[in-house]
Amino acid sequence: MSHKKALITGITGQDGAYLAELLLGKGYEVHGLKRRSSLFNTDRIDHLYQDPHVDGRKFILHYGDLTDSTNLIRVIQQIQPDEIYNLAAQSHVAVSFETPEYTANCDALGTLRILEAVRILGLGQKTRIYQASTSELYGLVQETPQTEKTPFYPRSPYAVAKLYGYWITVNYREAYGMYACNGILFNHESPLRGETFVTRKITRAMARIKLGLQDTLFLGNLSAKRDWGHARDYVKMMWLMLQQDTPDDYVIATGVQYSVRDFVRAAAKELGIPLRFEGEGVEEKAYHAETGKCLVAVDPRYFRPTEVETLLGDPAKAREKLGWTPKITFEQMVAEMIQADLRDAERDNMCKTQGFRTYDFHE
Ligand code: NDP
Ligand code: GDR
Repeated sequence: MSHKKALITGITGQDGAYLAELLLGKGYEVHGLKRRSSLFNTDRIDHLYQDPHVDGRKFILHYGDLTDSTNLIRVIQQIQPDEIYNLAAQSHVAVSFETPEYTANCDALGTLRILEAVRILGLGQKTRIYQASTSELYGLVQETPQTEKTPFYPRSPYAVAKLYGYWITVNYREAYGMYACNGILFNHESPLRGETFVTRKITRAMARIKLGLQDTLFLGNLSAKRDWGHARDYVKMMWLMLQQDTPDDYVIATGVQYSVRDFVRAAAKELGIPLRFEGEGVEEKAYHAETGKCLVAVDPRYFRPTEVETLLGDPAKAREKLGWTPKITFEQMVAEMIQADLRDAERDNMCKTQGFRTYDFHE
């Protein structure tokens, strides 16, 4: 068992939750940065909570924000972590068009603040840093499939901010000899995925449609193609990147691509809903093949000012150097997400029909 200390920024997010579980399982003392919010924001990690009044805690949360340098310096100084996983970000591409300055502050300068805090605290030779880089860097793709050498062409304020995060990580590695890595992760999903990302939006809505809680799912670009993996598989690679002799950057992907339309089909199949797609562009719809009801329609409000149409990763380097083999298939992931959303929908349905309050309900 490890006696290392890790700090995870973005611990309340999808990846933070899976990574915290993984590191606790390896014996790490896990510290997480969480933002103050007016409602509880720790749903994804509540099962890991440890009573602060009990000695020997291995899971400790600190208030903080990537836009606040003094806070980051204090927290890092206090913890003296062996590893930092910088997962915190305004991570929604469409939202970044509405909040471009905040996104840059958090996703670009936030990365700099972490690196600089480690450097000025004299931890440059002790603390290893993982930076959550992204396939969105490829944007308007210059080469297919994308590798670590494919030129970047970001297509959103989010991706441009992450481009800075990528290069400042490389720069601190080269300038100060710090152990800092970029994981260029392609889309990864799970039942913990935020509800406004397309996969979770689809599984949640299709489950609710199945139970009659919702009539129609409105989506944007159905033809966008992504290389979708499972978050539980991907966090293992974050950890592995920090366990090598030398720091490096790696593409993490499955090497298989599906469209948003394919994802809708897979979700419907898992629920036993027969779907028939008709029409093109904004007129495209999917109907229940037996009842003829329109279940999926396009709403242009979900189109992005500049879209990333296609992403497909080549994970050869990670396979060779890190022994990367994703365990969970696309079909298994869709099934797991659908089953989890179906359970939520069943609970909501019970609340609706029998008057239970959701927060009193335990399975
Ligand atoms: P989520 O959106 O689920 O989680 C983001 C986390 O960052 C949350 O804990 C959020 O807190 C926190 N956060 C947001 N803004 C700030 C801030 N200003 N200061 C401190 N914390 C903040 O993202 P994922 O878990 O899916 O992704 C993790 C990282 O990986 C992100 O950096 C993302 O950009 C990147 N990435 C994700 C991919 C994916 O497919 N999931 C692929 C490639 C990269 P709160 O809960 O309070 O909102
Ligand atoms: P992405 O994920 O932008 O790839 O960023 P998202 O699931 O938001 O979109 C994927 C594709 O689906 C299209 N799409 C829709 N998207 C959303 N959110 N809602 C819709 O209704 C909808 N309809 C179609 C999008 O246009 C897009 O082409 C995710 C985030 O996790 C980033 O943080 C991460 O860096 C990248 O993945 C890799």
